[in-house]
Amino acid sequence: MERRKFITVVGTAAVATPVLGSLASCASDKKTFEGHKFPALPYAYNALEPYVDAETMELHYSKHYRGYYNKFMAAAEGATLADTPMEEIFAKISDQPEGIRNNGGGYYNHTLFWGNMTPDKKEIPAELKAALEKDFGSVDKFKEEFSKAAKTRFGSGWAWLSVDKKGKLFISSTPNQDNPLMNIVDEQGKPLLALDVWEHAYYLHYQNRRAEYVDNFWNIVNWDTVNDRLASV
Ligand code: MN3
Repeated sequence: MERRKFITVVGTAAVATPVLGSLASCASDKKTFEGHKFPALPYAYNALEPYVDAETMELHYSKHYRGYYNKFMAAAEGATLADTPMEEIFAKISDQPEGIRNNGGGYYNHTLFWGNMTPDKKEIPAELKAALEKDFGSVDKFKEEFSKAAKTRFGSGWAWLSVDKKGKLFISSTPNQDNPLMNIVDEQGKPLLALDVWEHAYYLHYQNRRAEYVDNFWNIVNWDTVNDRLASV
């Protein structure tokens, strides 16, 4: 009973408070990261069902994500990085201890990930569609390549759509909590779309069927967020 009540409260808050919904736009991504805030989930735990189940969402957000955040904040204070923008930290991540890399990545990556999913079916905005067609040939080809990156990442990690310094879109995958902003990855860029392929993101519902989880991701992508992130580069 206690647990159900908690879910209801969180779900209601996520719908009622405008600040939470704005996590989806890039301007507010920046606002969130400026003060290293712990943002509320922009939808209820059960909002992405049947593609992401409520139990997974609750554990993922309230335990895994909270854990990365708390450890990052503790490490950041120790390293006097509490006021340093995440982009700056990641640009010199090779100078930082593992705790900053793993937990700072965990905090940042999940924040992007929550924001680029939505229970509301979205069409791909024209600007983003044109960019995907230009750099991948077609939207379907892009989805195919991104899905492949997500499905073939060995062990825990992430799949990404990012934009490089020249404005070209590219797909990559990173291990653990690394991301395309870090100066240790093969291809650096600004991430636009994130997909978590750690087992904790899907195992309760999909067990070993990561491919099914990845294919279902396309039903809940918030293309407006991706478009906003591209527009604000
Ligand atoms: Mn995760």
